[in-house]
Amino acid sequence: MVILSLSLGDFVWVDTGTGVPIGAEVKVTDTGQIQLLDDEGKEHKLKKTNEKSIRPMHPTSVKGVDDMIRLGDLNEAGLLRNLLVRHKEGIIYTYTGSILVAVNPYQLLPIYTIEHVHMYTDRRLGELPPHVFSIADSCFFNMRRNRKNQCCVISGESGAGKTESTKLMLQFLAAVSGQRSWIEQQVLEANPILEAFGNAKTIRNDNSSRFGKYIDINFTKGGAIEGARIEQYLLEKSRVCRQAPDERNYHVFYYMLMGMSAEKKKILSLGNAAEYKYLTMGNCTSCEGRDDVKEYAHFQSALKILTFTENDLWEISKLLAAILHLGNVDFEATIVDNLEACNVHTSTNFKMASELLEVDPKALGKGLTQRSFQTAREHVTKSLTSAQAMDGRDAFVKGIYGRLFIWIVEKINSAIYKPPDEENEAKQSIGLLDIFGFENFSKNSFEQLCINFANEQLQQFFVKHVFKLEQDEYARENIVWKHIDYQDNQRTLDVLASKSMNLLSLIDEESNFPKATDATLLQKMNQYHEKGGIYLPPKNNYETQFGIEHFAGKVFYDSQGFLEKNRDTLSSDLIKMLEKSTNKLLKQVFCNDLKSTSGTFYHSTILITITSLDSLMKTLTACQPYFIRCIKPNDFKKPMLFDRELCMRQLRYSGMMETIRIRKAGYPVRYTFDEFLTRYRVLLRTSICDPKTVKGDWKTGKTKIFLKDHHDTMLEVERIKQLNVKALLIQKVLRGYKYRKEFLRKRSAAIV
Ligand code: AOV
Ligand code: MG
Repeated sequence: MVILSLSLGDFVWVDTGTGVPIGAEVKVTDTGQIQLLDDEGKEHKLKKTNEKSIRPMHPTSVKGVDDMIRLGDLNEAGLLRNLLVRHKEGIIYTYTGSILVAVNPYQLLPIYTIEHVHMYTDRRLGELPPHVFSIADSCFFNMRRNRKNQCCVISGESGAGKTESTKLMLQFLAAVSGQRSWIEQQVLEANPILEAFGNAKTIRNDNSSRFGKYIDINFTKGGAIEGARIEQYLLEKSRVCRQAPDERNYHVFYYMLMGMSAEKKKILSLGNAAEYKYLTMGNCTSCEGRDDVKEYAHFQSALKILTFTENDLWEISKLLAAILHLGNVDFEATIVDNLEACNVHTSTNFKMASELLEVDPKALGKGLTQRSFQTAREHVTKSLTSAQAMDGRDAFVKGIYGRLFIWIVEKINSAIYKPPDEENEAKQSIGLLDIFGFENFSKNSFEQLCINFANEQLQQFFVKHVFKLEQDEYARENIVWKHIDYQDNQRTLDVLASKSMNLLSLIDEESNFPKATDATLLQKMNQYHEKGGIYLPPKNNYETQFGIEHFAGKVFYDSQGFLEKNRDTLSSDLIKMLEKSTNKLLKQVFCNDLKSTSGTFYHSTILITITSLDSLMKTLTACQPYFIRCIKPNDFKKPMLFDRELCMRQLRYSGMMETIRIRKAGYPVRYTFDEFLTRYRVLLRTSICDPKTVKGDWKTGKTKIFLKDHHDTMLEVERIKQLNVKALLIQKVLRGYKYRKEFLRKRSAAIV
């Protein structure tokens, strides 16, 4: 049909039969034949039989558009090509209404300069090309205009660019909120500290966040940063003892070994990373493109800014060194009273560990190799096998590191957070949420389940906000509306955490039974969820893997170790030993445990996760949200490489297609009539209120007026213009008045 009218330079869609149709340009070969060159550089000959597979391309798809709701080809192919052609030109940001899509460029772009900050300051969304600064500016503007707290939820899979986007938002907010003050610098410099302790190289991302964070930035009424509070979620503690191939432990260990002075290292008896078991499990001690020496210097200066003293750093280093030495402690198997037991091999590592923890080496040895417990009648001590001793040692180390991390976050907060005082109760704030992205490795465990559960919750927040609440409100306000379907992940969340006998509660319950094992857990999960379709049971009785249909794809988890990881138990003997330690920091990080009288040191990871995510969702729900969807363009961390299939998958599961539909058809900006009138009264006599211009696609509901994003932009721009005109007018009148007064004064003086 179209073939005949094709001319050189035209663009078409080619359906290759595999996946989403691809864009192609009409070219002529050397021999004068017409052919198509597609977006990936592949040639397609034109045959009659091909005709059906070719469709004309809408002009908006040829060069791409800033806002995807303007796309003429509103389908997956159009969406994908829009990001692709922009990515080719180095344009990484695109809007879907007010939602920002950010494709990771994997290279430093010159678009984050102070000039860009100025350029994007106090400009409405859509006035300038899409940019993360524009989202930050909108948050700031709306916080002050609507007197409502804002939040920005940044999502995307591991390595997609969430943490970088968060840092850029923060950088912008610090810059626009006023003079570069001490508190702003402190808020910014909290990041390198958090990343040192909470980020690591994984195969997906060289700087992967292994914890979630919510930074709530508080502003004064005048819009200056007054302080901030950081909430942390669920640090992956297992990494301290174990790393998958090609992955590293937390950055801070390598920083310290590379950057600390030789004398200090000598006191701590530290060598190179290669000497420590805890640092070599992944067979990877360096990270290309990361200069651990330089990072250590930055880390140290950041600590100073956040009021950590030299001594604090020294005490922290002592604990980190103790962890490394503990990892190298060996246990020798023996037999005591016909039972398997073990002894600590008293190496330099062991001596250093007890010296740095400031505990009696004998007590440490006993704590690591024996376990005591209370039976109904007496206090019994049991010897551990060397395997059990190693597990206990690892649990101890994870306990130290996890608590140290929490202590560090608290200390940062004590420097940057100013609790509300009586006269200044209601603070204005902008919260930035940056969690660990959705993960699917070849081997997934309990940690991945928790991470993916958190991502499910965030997706549900997005779905609720963008699809559910929005369409409910149209119904409430009697707005004529054709329902838009969307992928709801609520069913997965039900199976994970809401239904009775949900998976997380089963894991938690089993953790409470001393006799339960990972196998009994699996049996129960099968029993209750085999048939639902969300939970995918193991293929046979020997398999330990089960699957879950997540919004972002199927993930298979190995149930081995689930109960132990959830229990996160610490030996009460080791805690008792800490009571006698003279190491102040160590005692401080364990202070809650030392105060505890229960005698069991069991913290259900699931319970902590659910409680903290619940409270996060409450916080988010109370804010006006912005969304940034980060997209990872390829799996090789490479610039200028756009893997269409990988990107399509991310666009699909994040619900981008439906988002564009609803944003195109919907009215995301709404005011009560009162609010609207108060704010835009100044426009009453302008051409904007001329019945001819007023047409356009906006709606009045029962109590509110409903607008498109671009209306909001236009109204705000006009309002500022009008206010400026008025201000000028007033100035003129005043000047005129002054002039007249002067004139009269002079005249009367002359007359006299
Ligand atoms: P993530 O936070 O989404 O992953 P990051 O923000 O750490 O991902 O980004 C991964 C890497 O991509 C960064 O270290 C940069 O090298 C690069 N990158 C991302 N955004 C930009 C940008 N705007 N400009 C330049 N480079 C960028 V994870 O935390 O693993 O889910 O748990
Ligand atoms: Mg991150």
